[in-house]
Formats: sequence, C-alpha cells, structure tokens
Amino acid sequence: MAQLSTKIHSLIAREILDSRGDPTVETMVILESGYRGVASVPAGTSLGKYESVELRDHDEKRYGGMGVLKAVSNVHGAIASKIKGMDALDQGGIDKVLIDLDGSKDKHVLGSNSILSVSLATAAAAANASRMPLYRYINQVFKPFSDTQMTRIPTPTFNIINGGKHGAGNLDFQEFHIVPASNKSFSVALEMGVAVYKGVKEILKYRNAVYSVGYEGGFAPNLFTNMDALEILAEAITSGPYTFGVDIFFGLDLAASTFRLERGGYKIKDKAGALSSADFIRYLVELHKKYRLLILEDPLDEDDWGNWVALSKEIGKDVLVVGDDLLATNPERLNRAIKEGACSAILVKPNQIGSLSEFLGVIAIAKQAGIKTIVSHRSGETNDSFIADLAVGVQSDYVKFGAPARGERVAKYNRLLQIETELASGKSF
Ligand code: 2PG
Ligand code: MG
Repeated sequence: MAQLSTKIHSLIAREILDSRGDPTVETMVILESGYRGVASVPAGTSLGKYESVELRDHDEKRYGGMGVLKAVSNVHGAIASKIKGMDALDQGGIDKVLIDLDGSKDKHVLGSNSILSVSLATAAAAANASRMPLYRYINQVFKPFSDTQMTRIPTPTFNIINGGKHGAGNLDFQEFHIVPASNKSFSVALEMGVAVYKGVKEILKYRNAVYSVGYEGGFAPNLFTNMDALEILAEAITSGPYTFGVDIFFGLDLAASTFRLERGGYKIKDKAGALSSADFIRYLVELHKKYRLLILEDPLDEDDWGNWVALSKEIGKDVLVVGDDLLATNPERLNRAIKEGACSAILVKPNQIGSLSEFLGVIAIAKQAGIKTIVSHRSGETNDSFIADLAVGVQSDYVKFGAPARGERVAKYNRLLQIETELASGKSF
C-alpha cells in the first residue's frame, strides 16, 4: 500500500468560547491524506508576568475586547503560508518555523494562542495519521528529549475550594487541593477526589455557607479565613473512609503574586497587617507543620527569588515547592531556579511557553534535574483533553486539572480513565 501523505494540506482556525465565556482559538490541521487533528487553547485568569502572550483583538465592541479574530487570521494568513506542505511528523521543524515567524521572545507578534493551536493540532493530526493514540505519539516525539517508558497515569491533585481570582473575592489563596497518595491507581484516586468534593459540599450546606463553584469547579464559599477552608477540607477527609496523611494529603496554590502589596508585604485575611517575606515564610512553615502540605505552589511572588530559595531551604525536602508564575514554563527561568535551589517542582502549562516542542524541552530539563513535574490546565479551559495525553506521554509526576466536576475538567479526567485501561491491557483502542 502506498504511504499516505502526512504533508499539511490546510489549516482551519476559528474563534470558540472557553469555560469562562471568553473567546479562544481552535485550529484544525488537515493533511493531504485527509487525516486531521483539532486542538484548542486554554487561557489563564491569574496570568504570570513571564508567560508568552496571547493575542486579543482589544476591540471593545466584541466580547469586551477579548475576541481572538486577529489570532485566527494569523493562522489562515502568515502561518498557513509557511507550514502548508510541511510534514506533520516533523513537529520540531514545524514549531521552529512558527517560533521564527513570530520572531519575538514572548510570541506577542502572532500570539501564543495562534501558534500553540497550530502546534498542538499538528501533533493530533500526525497521531491520527500514524494510527496511534495521542499519548503514544507524544511519547515518541518526546524520545529525543528524554527516553521515557509509559508505565503509569500521573497522580491527580484536585482543586476542591477556589479562592483568589478564581473565587468570589472570598479567600486570598487561589486553590485548596487534596492529593491522593501516589500509590493509588488513577481510578481509585479519582473516586477519592469525588468523595472529598461531595463531603465538602455537605459541610458547606450544613454550615449555611455558599457552595457555588469557581472557575475550576471547586467550591467558592464565603469563609472568614484561608485557614477555615483547610479546616473544612480536613473535616471532609476525616468524616470519610480515608486517612489523612496516609491516603490523602493537602496541596495549596497560593498564587501569592495576587496578594502581594506593591510596597512588598503579603496581605491575607488570617493576619491583621501585611507580612514581610520573612514573616510570611514563618507563617508558611507553621502552616506546613499543622497541615503537612504535600504541594505548595506559588507560595511567594514571582519576583521574590531570594525568598523562594530561603523557603525551599526550610521545607523543600518534605514539601513540593512548585513554581508556576515564578517559572512560567520557561527554560531560562527553570534553569535559574535549578541553579539557585528556588523550588522542587514545576507547574507546566503548554500555553505559558506556546509550542509543543518548547514544552517538551522544559519537561526534559526538569526531569534531568530531579525537579517534579505537574502538567496543568488553565482556569479558562475547553473540552479538549490534549493535556491528559500529554501528561501520560511525558510521564509527569502529577496532573492538575481542577475539581472532579464540570465538563471541561472531567473531559481530562475521563480521558485519563480511558488511557488507564489501555495501559493496563497493553493495547491501544
Ligand atoms: C494556576 C492556574 C491554573 P490560571 O494558577 O495554577 O489553576 O490558574 O489558569 O488562572 O493562571
Ligand atoms: Mg498556579
């Protein structure tokens, strides 16, 4: 049988909505053989300063300026004219063309949204043409970066209570997580996540607290302090069949840049005045002693490097001190963090860096340095489950896909359930 062509025939991009009702870019890559792949791009709410830049129309008459028609037309114009005819199996070559075409460090010229949608859809089309499940194809593309055997589904960390910019102005900390022990299978871990999620809802109802949900499907209750949220999580765990500290642990994403005052202090509801970095570190160490945190993401501001190092020295051995806004999935910032000992884990988000190949490069650096990896969604998501395959393909340690509720979150968890069955059977369906 003649080999079917994997050359790119055409690109079709469109403006669609994300889970917050904001526009985003979806692109379909069609190969000469007729095989195709579709991918859409998520968007953050608590954006880090060092992320690549998504292109918005800033036309106040449409979607409050959030439209992405310029990014869509960049896919049809500048990008299509360069990559039509290229081989979709050449992910590295295509990403290089996209990066060079943009020419800027932060992808603001064409927009990281237009570039990433094409980069991911190319991989999806190539996987389809290769008749491979996406995670296997990604694992193959990852080989030159790091030869990784696919043995497990990454451990999920579930965002159960939403505060910060994701909540209702209720809590300072952005995310309150529970993390099942990593020796649990994914399906068991998922069930644990659901049990605690439902347990928290019952407690909030009983306390007459608001139990509507925030951007990532976690509850956004009207509590007085951040500590109250941790107490509710603890109550939900201890009133169920699981043992805290054995089966389930706590995780937090403080997104601390969002509550650091301009003049430098950290201001949270739990304390009367703003805390200096040193006092805030003391507070975090106490918090860890009390709640035995497993994951502590963005505990300090994205520019407070020296204090990241100080905190990691104190608790980095027992807690995963995770850089999200600090590192922005950026290889230079990750290398600096490794050199200085600023953190022990990295949150990796494809749209922070803007192409699949660069993303894989960042994961490879982290793995090489013994830095744990957490593949993450954004607060604005679509039902695209690409990142589930991505996490399995690169064998990240954890995945952070939100609460085990709401369509755009469970799309990823449900995809992991499918992959779990496939990996267990040794077959691809
Ligand atoms: C984060 C992310 C995802 P956002 O801070 O980790 O949870 O939030 O997408 O709003 O940046
Ligand atoms: Mg974060």
